[in-house]
Amino acid sequence: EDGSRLWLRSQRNSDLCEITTKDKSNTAKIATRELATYWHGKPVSLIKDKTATGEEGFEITTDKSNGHITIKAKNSCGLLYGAYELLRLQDSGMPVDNINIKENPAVKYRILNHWDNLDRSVERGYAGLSIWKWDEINGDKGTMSLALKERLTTYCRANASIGINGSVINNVNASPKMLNTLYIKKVKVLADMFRDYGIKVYLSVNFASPMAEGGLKTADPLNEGVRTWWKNKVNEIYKEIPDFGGFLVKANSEGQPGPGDYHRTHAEGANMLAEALAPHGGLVIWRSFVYGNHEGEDRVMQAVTEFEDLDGKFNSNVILQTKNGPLDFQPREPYAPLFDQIKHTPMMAELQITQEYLGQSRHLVYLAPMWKEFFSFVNPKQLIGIAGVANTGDDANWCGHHFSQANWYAFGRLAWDPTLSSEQIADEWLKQTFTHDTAFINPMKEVMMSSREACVDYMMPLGLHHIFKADHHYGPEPQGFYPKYPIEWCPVYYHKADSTGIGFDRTMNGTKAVSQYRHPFDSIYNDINTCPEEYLLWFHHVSWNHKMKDGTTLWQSLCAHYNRGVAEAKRFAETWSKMEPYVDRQRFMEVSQRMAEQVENAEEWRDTCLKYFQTFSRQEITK
Ligand code: BDP
Repeated sequence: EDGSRLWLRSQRNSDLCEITTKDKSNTAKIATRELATYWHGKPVSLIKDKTATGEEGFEITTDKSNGHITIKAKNSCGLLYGAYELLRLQDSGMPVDNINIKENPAVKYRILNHWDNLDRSVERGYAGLSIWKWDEINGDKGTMSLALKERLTTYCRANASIGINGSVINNVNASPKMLNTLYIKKVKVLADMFRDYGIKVYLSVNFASPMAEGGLKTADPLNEGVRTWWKNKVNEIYKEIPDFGGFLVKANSEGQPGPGDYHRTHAEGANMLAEALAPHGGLVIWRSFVYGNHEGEDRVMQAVTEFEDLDGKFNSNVILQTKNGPLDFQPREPYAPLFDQIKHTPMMAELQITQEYLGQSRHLVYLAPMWKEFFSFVNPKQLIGIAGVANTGDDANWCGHHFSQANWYAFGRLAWDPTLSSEQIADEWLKQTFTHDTAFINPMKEVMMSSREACVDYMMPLGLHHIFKADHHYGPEPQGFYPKYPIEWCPVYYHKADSTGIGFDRTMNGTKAVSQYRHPFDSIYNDINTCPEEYLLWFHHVSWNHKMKDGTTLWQSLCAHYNRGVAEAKRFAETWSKMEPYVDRQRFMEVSQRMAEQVENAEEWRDTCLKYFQTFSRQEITK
């Protein structure tokens, strides 16, 4: 049992179940096949019906007289989603004899962002090499190896089962080679396969591609030659992939080229691409993760500075994609205030499934509670889409840690329906992935639900952030200061510990970052007495003896949080050690090993951080 089947573990039927449909599409065929193979209940009919709910929605009902089930949808992909919903109900032990469901996705675009490079390395990938084995795809023949086909079929089934409808297959730090005809033909092979599962392919593009790939002297978005080059390239792509999704762009960020290189705005850059894509119905998804162009300004404020004046200046097929927090996927951040400031441009939230700053694939950290926290500030209704930076790789179990699969699953479920509770998603996932035995489900659900807060506690409690070791972002390095790098990459810039206290003053007396938030958050965060303690050191420089709500001092509270985090990690490992009777040997051993590592790492985080901060607080470390 190597985990390769993810949560797709329905028992096969010995006899095929009776499934009928008049829909002749490949997608309906897949829906029929899935149900015929795995559904154990009464006959199901799949009906395409123009009057059914939503573009991708579905309705499932049980006929009371004979128990037969009908799945109705406007489009074939709705039938497929409905089929997977039915299997989910069955496999997570929900009643299926009286179903009356109507479902529609909350947002239109539910997209995985793979940070995969053409050499198969994966930026911030912790589960082996890229799942795209380019040399096993023959673009000229339109074929791929059988092994790859099997693996990617699981990828498609997994995504469709949770409603993911798009995949950006390459790194945002994009190689211009991605747009080479050789690769476009290979991408077409993927697109042809994904299409039947309702998944569109998108590409990240390098803004300087017209130079690197096209041999032009410039990539200036207002240059006619450049505009023509993009139009031709886009036409070439759509000739191969008529339903191609569009481009994702990281521009003028962390050394990537962009319109700013020619003194053009992000809007001018995005609109140039948008014009090329518009005739085909394609999108430009432009990232707002831009900093470093405003010398001396607090890094967390720079996205608003950069984009607020451009709001309203983007073409209608441009979407602005913004990370959940204003910094960079930390264990806890307040929400990104750009979501408050952009009023006229459609927005997507970018969440990170791969746990770059949350123990990578070594720690059990269930991310749904973090994403729910974000949705409690940013209403999904104001979003047109949700993107998730994928955690997939060619490790047998796809995600490195068996429990990291839960984050892929939860991402899709929440992008479809952000009102689902983290607990329900954990429950479904555990039951489909492991067992229905409550002696396993209850304790492990509890561990999952506690895991994110534990991670915050042993890494960066009370609003601390970015005190990671440089580059790999795994262990602690609160003392980090690297003269050769921009100051925004140095931990000391973020915690600002000194003999008087610790924390980053972003109040109206400090950098004024609080002013970027809508009311009342601007004033709540600005006041040390109303600022939630989980964001305290994010917004305030706080004296070591500051009285916390529970009566202890800041220093004591910091010690208590770190200790609590470690105690939690130990408790998780101990809980898991009792799960042996319910889990297969391989998964039990693999998770056990990682749990032990998580405990060791948690201790290292606590000891390193407290010993270092103690040099400023000059107080005793409490146990
Ligand atoms: C940071 C990663 C870096 C990415 C960057 C991005 O450390 O590898 O390229 O974000 O999102 O989190 O562009």
